[in-house]
Amino acid sequence: MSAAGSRENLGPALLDRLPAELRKPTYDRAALQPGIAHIGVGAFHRCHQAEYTDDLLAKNFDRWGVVGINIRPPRLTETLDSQRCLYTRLIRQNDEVEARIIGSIVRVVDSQDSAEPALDVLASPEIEMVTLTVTEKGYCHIPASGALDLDHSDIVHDLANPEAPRSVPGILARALELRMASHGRPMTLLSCDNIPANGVILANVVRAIAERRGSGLADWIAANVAFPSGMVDRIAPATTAADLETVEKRFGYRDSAVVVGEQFRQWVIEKKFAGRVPRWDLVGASFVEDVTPFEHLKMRVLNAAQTTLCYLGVLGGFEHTFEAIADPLLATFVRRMLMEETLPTLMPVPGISPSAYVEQSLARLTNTAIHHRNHQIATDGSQKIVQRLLNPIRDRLAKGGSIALLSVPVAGWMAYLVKASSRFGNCWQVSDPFAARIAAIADATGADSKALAEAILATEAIFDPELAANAMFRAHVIAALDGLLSRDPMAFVRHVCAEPIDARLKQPARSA
Ligand code: CS2
Repeated sequence: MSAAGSRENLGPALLDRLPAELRKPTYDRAALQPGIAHIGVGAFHRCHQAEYTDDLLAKNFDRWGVVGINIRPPRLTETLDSQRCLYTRLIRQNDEVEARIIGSIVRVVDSQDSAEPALDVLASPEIEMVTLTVTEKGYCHIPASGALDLDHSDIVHDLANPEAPRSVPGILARALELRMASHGRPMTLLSCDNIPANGVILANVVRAIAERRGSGLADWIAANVAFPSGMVDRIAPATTAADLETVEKRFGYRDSAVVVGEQFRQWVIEKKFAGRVPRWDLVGASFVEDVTPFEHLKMRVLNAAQTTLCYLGVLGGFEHTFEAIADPLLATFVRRMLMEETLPTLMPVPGISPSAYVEQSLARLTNTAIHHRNHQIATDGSQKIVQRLLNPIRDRLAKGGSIALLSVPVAGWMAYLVKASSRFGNCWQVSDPFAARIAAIADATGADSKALAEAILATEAIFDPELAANAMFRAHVIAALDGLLSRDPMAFVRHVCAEPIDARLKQPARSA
């Protein structure tokens, strides 16, 4: 390899000359044909589904190359394309690094400016499986109900211009219409995002558009397209310049599509397919009848811990998850919240002890080599808190259980957005579809925590009216928001942690 300063870029020509410690694709990439399309090629996809597919190709070579499509930034042609879609996947656990070149992506397509390139791929007969990581908000649904948000500007656009769609549901509906009108081959659309019953939500939003389109599309979809739900798991934060440098220094080549993740990975997929299916179950994924217990476990424990640590972490001055959880107070808080309030809401999961799962999840978050920024996890919190916090809160209230701890990160999400408003000094920059609305509430309401919390709780797209009216929930959220907006938010967390939770069980659980 060339000397430092003029490092060679990763590409097929370099594969034979890479250091032996780097694992490489063992199958014939030149013979690989596309069969899967993936929408949303970010760090998570490169570290998760693309790795499972790489494993599968090595074990059972078949026509399952991945065509990666981005309909939002970043552009893929500038990074992956120039490397012929090869990239380095690092698994890091504190000081240990395991590196591997992934080869399962065969082609990347940028479709940010127009849906056409994406539609060409999705409508082609060779594609039988579409996986998606388009973030929670990509589904254009109303978080509290799961229904398509007909007021969403992209949906308004797509209903008026169905042949030139912009949204994920609009693009999928149009691609299915093109399939129906041409070869008619079936297809599976597999959501890999952290939304509850993600297959059901995806089916809902696509069907809602198809029904409005008419022409028998909704019926054709019902007969030919499967929308399995799935639970995916691996912590893989956004790649940083330091990650690119690690590869360059350690292995001597440049790779602009490096991805870094933790060792742990899991993929549980509902056994509900149309057409041929990649046998990911041969390489560690599970095909099951019902994903719900797995998805509750993951979103209410691992994801809820991340969300809790991100809001309390930012308020406490911590940059990353691993730093927030290294704080004894925050570690105690999140463990108590999960063990005392969340665990009783979980459904039994065969072969998994819930308390062991909590400990394992918390241990994963202590990994100092995974630099997951609290602000990254805090992004789009309005789309995450329903499944991570509000659904377990609702289950607790139904059984008369305490919600004193689970209410704190809900107020944490509010405090995070409130403190980003000009009235509260623009403490940090935020990205959340509800940020402007919460900032307007903060500007109009000022520092009165009760008025602030009440106005935010009236946001029906997030807080369903029954929950928002619950007296116990309101009281806890108001108190927590007041504490978290004070000069010393950690003093409030300390106070909540110090109080015996049983005392709170006696508070009224009636609706206001
Ligand atoms: C994180 C997830 O940013 C976030 O919302 O909570 O990306 C999380 O790291 C993954 O779900 C882990 O599987």
